[in-house]
Amino acid sequence: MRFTSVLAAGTAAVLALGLTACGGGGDEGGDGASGETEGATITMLPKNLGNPYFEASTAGAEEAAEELGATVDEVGPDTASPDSQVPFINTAAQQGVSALVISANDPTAIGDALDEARSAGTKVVTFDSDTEPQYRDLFVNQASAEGIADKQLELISDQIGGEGEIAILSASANATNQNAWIAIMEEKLASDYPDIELVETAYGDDDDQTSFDKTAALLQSHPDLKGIVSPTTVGIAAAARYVSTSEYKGKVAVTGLGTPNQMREYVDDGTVEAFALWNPTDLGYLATQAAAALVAGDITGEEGDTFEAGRLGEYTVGADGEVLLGEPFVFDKSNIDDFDF
Ligand code: RAM
Repeated sequence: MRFTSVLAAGTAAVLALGLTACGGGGDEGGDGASGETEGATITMLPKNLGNPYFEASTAGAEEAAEELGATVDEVGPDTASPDSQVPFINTAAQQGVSALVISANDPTAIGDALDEARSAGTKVVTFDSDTEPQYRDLFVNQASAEGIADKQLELISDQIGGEGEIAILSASANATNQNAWIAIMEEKLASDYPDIELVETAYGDDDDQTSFDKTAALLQSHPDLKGIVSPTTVGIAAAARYVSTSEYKGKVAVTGLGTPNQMREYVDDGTVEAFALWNPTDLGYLATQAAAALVAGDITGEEGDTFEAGRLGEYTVGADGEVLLGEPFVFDKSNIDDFDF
């Protein structure tokens, strides 16, 4: 698939730049498999259930687990509220699972529960949305926060001709990932986009109906709105659905981060010109490979540790225990039909 090769090229470039930083660790066999991951138990804990983005990342986790001889169990709350993941973390700790792979709804609210799980011997890998670094062994990040913020600003600026009012429709108010991207977008709007005004940031809680209703409210409160940036796959799909059958279609741009399968009809009908994302299946796959490398003792999460991530190749742990998947990718009419996730 073309997307995979784009990411592979990006990864190769990152590794080429980081070669001097490569040190110990790693899987000598080079195939990502290690006898010590055989039978490992991994709990996959997304922000909430029922989101196609996390269904794709769990599919990637299952693919990796199968290659590693491990098992994955996906559990999660119905709502993406700050402490809704705590009971699931506690259960994983009581079960003594080998690793927990989690997208955090809050940077600190789940910290105590994660501390307990780690004292019980469970390795903790955050992916997609981080906690504060002291609560986990590794964070597998989809792309740099700055890269994700820049891409969304480029998209909205292009789509509204570089000027006018915009609003952000985010996920939940405490989401670490969206808040990091929004903070950078706010800074860069002020410094690099003087003619674009951010008039409101609303929160749809990664719930389809709430996001749909918040879209309607934004459009009503701001009659001069030129565009909506939604840095969440749930929000952008709901915003596009609202706009597609409204008087705002073709007048108010909708962009941000979406999955191609959820956005295809809105690109086809002209509601959405272009949006961005990474490959969530690869993200879940990489996070699970990283968890397995921790469980096997191949790495500890130190900067400079290297590990083999199966079909994605070798990765190096960066500063603050962060592993980077790749670069965000832009989808539009010309390429959306090449993707299926
Ligand atoms: C939603 C979630 C997820 C985010 C994507 C872009 O699915 O909020 O955390 O990374 O959107």
